[in-house]
Amino acid sequence: MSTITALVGAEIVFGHLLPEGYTPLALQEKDPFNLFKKDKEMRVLNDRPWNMEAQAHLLDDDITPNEFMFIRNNGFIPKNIDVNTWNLTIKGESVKEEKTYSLAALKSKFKQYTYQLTLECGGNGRSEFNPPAKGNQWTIGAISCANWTGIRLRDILKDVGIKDDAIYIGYHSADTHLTGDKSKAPISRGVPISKALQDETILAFKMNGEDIPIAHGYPLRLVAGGWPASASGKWITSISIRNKVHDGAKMKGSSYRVPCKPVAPGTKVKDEDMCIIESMPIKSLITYPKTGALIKQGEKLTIRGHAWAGELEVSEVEYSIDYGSTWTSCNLKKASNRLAWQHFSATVTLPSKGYFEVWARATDSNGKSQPMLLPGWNPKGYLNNACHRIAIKVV
Ligand SMILES: Nc1nc2c(c(=O)[nH]1)N[C@H]1C(S)=C(S)[C@@H](COP(=O)(O)O)O[C@H]1N2
Ligand SMILES: [Mo]
Repeated sequence: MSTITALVGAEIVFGHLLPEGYTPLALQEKDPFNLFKKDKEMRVLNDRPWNMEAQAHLLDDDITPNEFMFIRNNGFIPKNIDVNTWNLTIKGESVKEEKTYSLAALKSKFKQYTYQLTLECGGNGRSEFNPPAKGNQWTIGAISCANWTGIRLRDILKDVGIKDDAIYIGYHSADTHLTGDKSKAPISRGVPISKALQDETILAFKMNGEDIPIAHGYPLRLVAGGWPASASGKWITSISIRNKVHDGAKMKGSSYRVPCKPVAPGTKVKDEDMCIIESMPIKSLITYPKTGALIKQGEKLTIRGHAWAGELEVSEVEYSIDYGSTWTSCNLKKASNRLAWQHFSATVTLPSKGYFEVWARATDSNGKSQPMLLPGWNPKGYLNNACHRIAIKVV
């Protein structure tokens, strides 16, 4: 009760009758669209913690604006962020000298870079797996490609100095565990040093030219594009340089890991047989038109969308209007920088009146294409990169 009283700054009538921990409706930040400035067509998957996804047609922009960017939280978003006292500490077994930087120091000391970086949740597409996987039932909307501005993690690591035995980095953040236990991190993941040292692995201050929105990691966010977005820690307060694979929260068990060898659907897999997800697989999304579109016979249909391939390039995108029997190449643009998604388009002629599906299939620079159906089952339902399809009626 005392917390509610503190919140409203007055005694609540009958407040003593409210159950412990209950927050009156008016005090709940109930409207995520308003709270996070998201489009009304975004889908809310969970409110404790907040998880929201886009729909295919909302992702039509070349660069994803905040209003259409999915939110994936493992814990509660930090409150009362003070940028004047926010620090970043670089620590760990393999750091030569532990150092703490203020935000102002980071901004003035190191050169800033801007990249478009694709962030896809490892669980995007989870809703299709069978047997079902627990967790947020993402369909296709846990993907974004925004413009991120910040400093290279490599430059900071150079400034502190890392020992020869360094093999991994781990991030630590200011969000809180769902239990409220301050000693527990909701998530603390990382990447191998080789990924940490890439040009595009940055600690970002800005998203699409503005302060990062609070839900996306304000005031400091690690962005490691092309990898499961869980590697891109939000609200970063420190980074550990590790002499072993980082062992923070959600690095072990079935979290962001898949069976090292393929298993039959429903198999129980031992921890030691699970491997950490690294580069994300080839995938594409048709963002225009919206599924269910009606067109007139004889009218040409323009389709467009994006394709991405983890750390690789997309070499081709094709479409099919006959359930994958025949495929035709789309126009495909080069990425504006490494790890950005690529845009495709095509003009499609549908041969008659009736119901059609348009399918898209992308191929990466190693020659691997998207599967038409669900790829390998895994306990947590990660890495579903099956072809996206939309329905069109010709009338
Ligand atoms: N500190 C912190 N960082 C985090 C998370 C989190 O819960 N806490 N979620 C991760 C996961 S699983 C994903 S998919 C992305 C989602 O980023 P977004 O919410 O900005 O789209 O952030 C990652 N970084
Ligand atoms: Mo994620």
